[in-house]
Amino acid sequence: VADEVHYEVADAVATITLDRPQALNALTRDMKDALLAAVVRASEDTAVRAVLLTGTGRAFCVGQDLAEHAASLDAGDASLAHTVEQHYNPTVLAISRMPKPVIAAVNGVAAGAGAALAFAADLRIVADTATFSMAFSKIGLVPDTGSSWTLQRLIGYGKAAELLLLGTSINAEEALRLGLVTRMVPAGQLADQATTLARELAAGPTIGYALTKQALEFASWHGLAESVAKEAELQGMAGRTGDHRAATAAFVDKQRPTFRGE
Ligand code: T3D
Repeated sequence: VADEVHYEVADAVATITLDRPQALNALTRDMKDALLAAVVRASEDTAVRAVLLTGTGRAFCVGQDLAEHAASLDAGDASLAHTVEQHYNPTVLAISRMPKPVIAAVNGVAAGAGAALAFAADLRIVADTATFSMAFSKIGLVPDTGSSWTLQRLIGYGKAAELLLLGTSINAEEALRLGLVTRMVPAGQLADQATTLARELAAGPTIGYALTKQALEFASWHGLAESVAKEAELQGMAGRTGDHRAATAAFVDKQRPTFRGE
């Protein structure tokens, strides 16, 4: 399965590539194991300062491999029923809690749990040929891989409910209009632009980024008073980083800061 989930590190960016294009990068059990291992590895490797998640071929990822799923249903295999807890949940939590920026480079169709993986990233840069399909309801399932939580935060409850209940597919332009994605680029430029963005982030204040993610997550389900208290705590931590000290000195000296992620 190493052939179907690649993990490469260059310039402090870990690129995780789903590579099963003949099935639109649908996730088999082995791929889910490998994907989870890859995101945990990226999370724990302090030399990695940004993570890029992408796919090969004309799809980003179309979620659960339904052929494997159907075979397991036919065989009465209960183990697959646990895949949400065994694979999708820990994977989306590892992406969401990644102490460094995660960018999804959505190269094509993203459906079901595949779309949800992109929603869990911090930024989504998409090819103009990409589409998002909230396929769950089309097969009688509920949103998983965090999409009941992430999608409504990205585009609001009303639109999230519409997409999830109707199983609607939207194109990249519509996704951009809704604020679901960060940037749309010509398909041929996606890999280069996504890598440039990831490298830019990998050369940034990594601890500050991790603390920013914590602040956003905390504030998304707390009130203002609790959130400003949390900001004070996190700002205290950011203020003690070498990167903050060096960048402040660089500003005063009218120099460009160099962030070392420490
Ligand atoms: O217990 C649990 O497992 C719960 C977990 C659930 C997590 C989930 O992700 S549920 C959602 C699963 N995903 C889907 O329902 C998406 C199904 N696919 C589609 O709706 C469509 O394929 C797309 C809208 C994504 C793309 O449509 P289109 O017309 O561009 O392509 P296509 O012709 O439908 O598909 C091309 C090939 O990919 C085709 O195979 P073939 O005929 O060329 O041999 C198709 O069967 C295959 N494919 C597409 N999606 C999947 C898949 N194979 C396996 N699993 C898939 N999910």
